[in-house]
Amino acid sequence: MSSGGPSATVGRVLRIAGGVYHVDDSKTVVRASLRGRLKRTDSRIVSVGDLVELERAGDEMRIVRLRARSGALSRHGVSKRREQVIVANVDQVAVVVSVTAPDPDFLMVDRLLALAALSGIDAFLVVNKTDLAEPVPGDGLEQYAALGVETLRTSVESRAGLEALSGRLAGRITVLSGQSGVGKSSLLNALVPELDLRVGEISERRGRGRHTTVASALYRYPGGGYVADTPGLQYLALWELDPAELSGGFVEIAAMSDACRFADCRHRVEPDCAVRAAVEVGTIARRRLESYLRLLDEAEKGR
Ligand SMILES: Nc1nc2c(ncn2[C@@H]2O[C@H](COP(=O)(O)OP(=O)(O)O)[C@@H](O)[C@H]2O)c(=O)[nH]1
Ligand SMILES: [Mg+2]
Ligand SMILES: [Zn+2]
Repeated sequence: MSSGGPSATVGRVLRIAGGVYHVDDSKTVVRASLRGRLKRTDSRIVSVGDLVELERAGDEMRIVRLRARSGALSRHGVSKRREQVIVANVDQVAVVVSVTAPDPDFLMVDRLLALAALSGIDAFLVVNKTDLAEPVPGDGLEQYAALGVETLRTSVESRAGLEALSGRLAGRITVLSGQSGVGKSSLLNALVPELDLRVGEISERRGRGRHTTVASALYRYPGGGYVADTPGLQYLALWELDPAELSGGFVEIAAMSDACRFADCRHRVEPDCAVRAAVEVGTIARRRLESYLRLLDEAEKGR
């Protein structure tokens, strides 16, 4: 049986557990194994989100070919040295925060936005639990819109904004990420009722930084597309990143750094730093510079 022939089926890998690949062939979810030859090509291991070609071998379905990827969210995505794909073919990252309970963790938001930007993936902000508090001017959330980050306001409680979010997810592969307790599972349950995810569960933290493992699974989205559950992503440190590349994850810092005296300015202590000058006059938010400097420390320690 030759791959690509009339018997070949194309499917999307939803999750991988114990060597079994759960693949959505658009009619049903089949369990498949990997053909031996594919296993050895470790540079392009089949990952969640990948499109694969399947063939029947007796009673079994086997993955015989990996289709080309259109980008990926990966652990070493920026350096590409040892790419470890978390989800392939991701179209967008939804960074979820809540207006209160818990208060937004801005470093985490900036970390996720940077990860998306450095991976070349679109990102937007979901501000949930709007039933609990009115928008507070100057709370730090409004500035993301000024950075060009689309912001959707939602409430699972009042169902405000759920339709807009649903429209934003339809037809795309979306990774939802954010602090524990902001309502990610609740939002997914509201939009995909058959998911029945547990709410109020503090997802197990799987280590910090270098040791973080990020599990991932895709769920079919009723309006077309997929949503990804990626516990641990929000704790991923940008260890493998070249520190010089980090500012690419901060759009306003990257835009300003051309005006720094030194081309390789890291905006920490260098003289005539245009980025720090912009913070002094308020055109770049001090908190964003602080996030950048925290992630810069991480990236430098990782080398
Ligand atoms: N008031 C209010 N509570 C919410 C909302 N969304 C989620 N919650 C509550 O917030 C808690 C954490 O929600 P969960 O979905 O588990 O958050 P996750 O950790 O991000 O998956 C639960 O007690 C939810 O009932 C909302 O829009 N408004
Ligand atoms: Mg959850
Ligand atoms: Zn500078």
